[in-house]
Amino acid sequence: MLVDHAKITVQSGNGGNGCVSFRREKYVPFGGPDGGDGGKGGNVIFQANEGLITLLDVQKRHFYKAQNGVHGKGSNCNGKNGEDCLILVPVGTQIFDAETNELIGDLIHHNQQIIVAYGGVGGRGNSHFATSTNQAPKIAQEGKPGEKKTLNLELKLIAQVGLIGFPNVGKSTLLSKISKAKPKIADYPFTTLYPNLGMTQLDEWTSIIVADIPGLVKDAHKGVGLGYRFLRHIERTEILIHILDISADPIFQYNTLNEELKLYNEALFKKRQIVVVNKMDIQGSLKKFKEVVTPYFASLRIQPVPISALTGEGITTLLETIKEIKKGAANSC
Ligand SMILES: Nc1nc2c(ncn2[C@@H]2O[C@H](COP(=O)(O)OP(=O)(O)OP(=O)(O)O)[C@@H](O)[C@H]2O)c(=O)[nH]1
Ligand SMILES: [Mg+2]
Repeated sequence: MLVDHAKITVQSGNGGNGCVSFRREKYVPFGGPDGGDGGKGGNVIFQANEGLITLLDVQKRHFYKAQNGVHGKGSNCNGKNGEDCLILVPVGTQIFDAETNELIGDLIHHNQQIIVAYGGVGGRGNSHFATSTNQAPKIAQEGKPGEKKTLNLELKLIAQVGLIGFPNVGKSTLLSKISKAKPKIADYPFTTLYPNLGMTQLDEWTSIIVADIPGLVKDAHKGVGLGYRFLRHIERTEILIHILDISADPIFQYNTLNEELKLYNEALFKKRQIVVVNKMDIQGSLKKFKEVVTPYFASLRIQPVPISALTGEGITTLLETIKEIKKGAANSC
């Protein structure tokens, strides 16, 4: 199961208190102040790790705390700093303040770190407070308290290409053909319940990550079906492959799904789309494709790519199209 949400509370360590102490030594009548400083509290740090794919492990614990700094001691002994609390999360994790909804961090590279709660500084011991008029100060600073925050974590998968379409159009079948992923495939809607990822080799040097998300239906934005909550996983893709089923009503599917995308997020709707018409192996498909589908899309200046994910027909052309778009995007920078 893909756990792509987690709510946790974090607390950084308190700073240790400074110490009030005086040198007491045999035969030394006027020992001066020798209270050490308190140690600094530990930070709470998030670190992205490409070996993780879900927030499951993070979600299992609700509270994370860094160590407190140790109090200062006599003989000018400073307290030890508290240890940081390091939380490993998958690459693609966004961290929000649960109270304000403010985005605190976006971890997009392996080993990238972000400090979400700083440890309190340690208090200074009385040795810092001696002056010419007060050579025996009985004061020291208290350590500063750490910070406590409740955070919402959201995982947005990092894929370059997203597969979108109505349920049952063959998204998972296509993913299984162009990558080593083994998503569940079946002849009923909503077979895919959580996103699947696969790596596709475009050529010797280029590979891309493709995300297959659960099918979308009309009124998805009102909560119908499953796919809507997973749209965030394709927000960061460069290209969307919009899959239509020739044995259903591809034009209705195309317009309905685009309407849902627009309602979700205008930016997602405006993303580069490759329109793919699947199940071309079914009898009568070619005629329907030539007489109904092609003229309709020609009026929109779109050239759909006919394929059969089942037999593999047209998949090479599809991969070439992806490559061309990626090359074009790279050149335009
Ligand atoms: N004839 C034919 N059937 C196909 C083709 N591609 C997929 N199918 C069949 O269509 C059904 C649905 O395929 P899936 O790949 O599970 O479809 P999906 O879009 O992932 O469906 P959801 O996960 O429910 O959204 C399965 O029975 C597939 O075998 C194709 O090119 N030709
Ligand atoms: Mg599927």
